[in-house]
Amino acid sequence: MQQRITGAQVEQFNTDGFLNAGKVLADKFVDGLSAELDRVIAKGPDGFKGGERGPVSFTSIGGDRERPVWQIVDIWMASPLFEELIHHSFISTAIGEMTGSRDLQIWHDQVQYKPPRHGGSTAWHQDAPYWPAIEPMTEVSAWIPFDDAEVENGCMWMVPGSHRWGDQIDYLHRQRDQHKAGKDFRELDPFTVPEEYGAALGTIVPKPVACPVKKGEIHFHHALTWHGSPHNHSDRPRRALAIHLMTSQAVFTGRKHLMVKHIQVQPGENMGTAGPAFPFVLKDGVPC
Ligand SMILES: O=C(O)CCC(=O)C(=O)O
Repeated sequence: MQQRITGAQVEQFNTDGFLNAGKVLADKFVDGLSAELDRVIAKGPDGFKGGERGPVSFTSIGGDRERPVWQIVDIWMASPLFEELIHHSFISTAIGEMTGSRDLQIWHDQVQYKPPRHGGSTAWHQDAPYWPAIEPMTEVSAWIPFDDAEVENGCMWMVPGSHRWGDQIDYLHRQRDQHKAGKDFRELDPFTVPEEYGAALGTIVPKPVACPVKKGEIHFHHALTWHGSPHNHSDRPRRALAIHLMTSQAVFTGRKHLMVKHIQVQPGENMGTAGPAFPFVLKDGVPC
């Protein structure tokens, strides 16, 4: 079991914009988290009542009723075991090394649950353009599955090197529209090079790769890396949690986001004092 990220892994992350760091979490811990997640899923979006602490949101994303993807934001608020996970020292020290930051805070976490056989897809996107409420962007996220995530049940796909191509969300939205027109997610491979980057990329053709991740392993991706995940065609669920962290430079811009209602600072102010929804996980290089 890996205790700390290696220099070679950080280099690999910098090259590709994502990394499977290998087995980090003990089976017993993952099994406990898995049972907790099932408890929250069984409660459902309307299950947290009467002053009970629930997540920030619990919704089906993508607008496809036949093929839902259930998204739970800040499950850590509803579960002490998930609170322990977001403070995991491997995650905070690894992202500290990847970002060169000695102070890190939770921006938010996010479960994506694709039910067996009819779990929907998550269209190609980059994360940073979806977080206009903070600047500079949250650079690196950790992604933790509670079921072995494979091609059949909808593991993530990523485009190596795409974190260096800037904000391409408009281009990716055009790909999404093509996807919505009825094509299977994987038929979008290979991508065509965004026009504005054609010259800079030279002969490089963006080439998505599948990123299977086993239970207990932790996968990292950069906030500009192109990624998404297809339908769950299997008989198994596909449940996973992304943890998105901010560096100490993050400032509230005043722009829209689901988390804005929890931000207790004014536009232009640093997120360091934004309130209890944004706990520190690394302070002066020490996990906390
Ligand atoms: O869980 C997934 O399939 C997608 C997650 C994602 O897009 C993210 O963590 O940024």
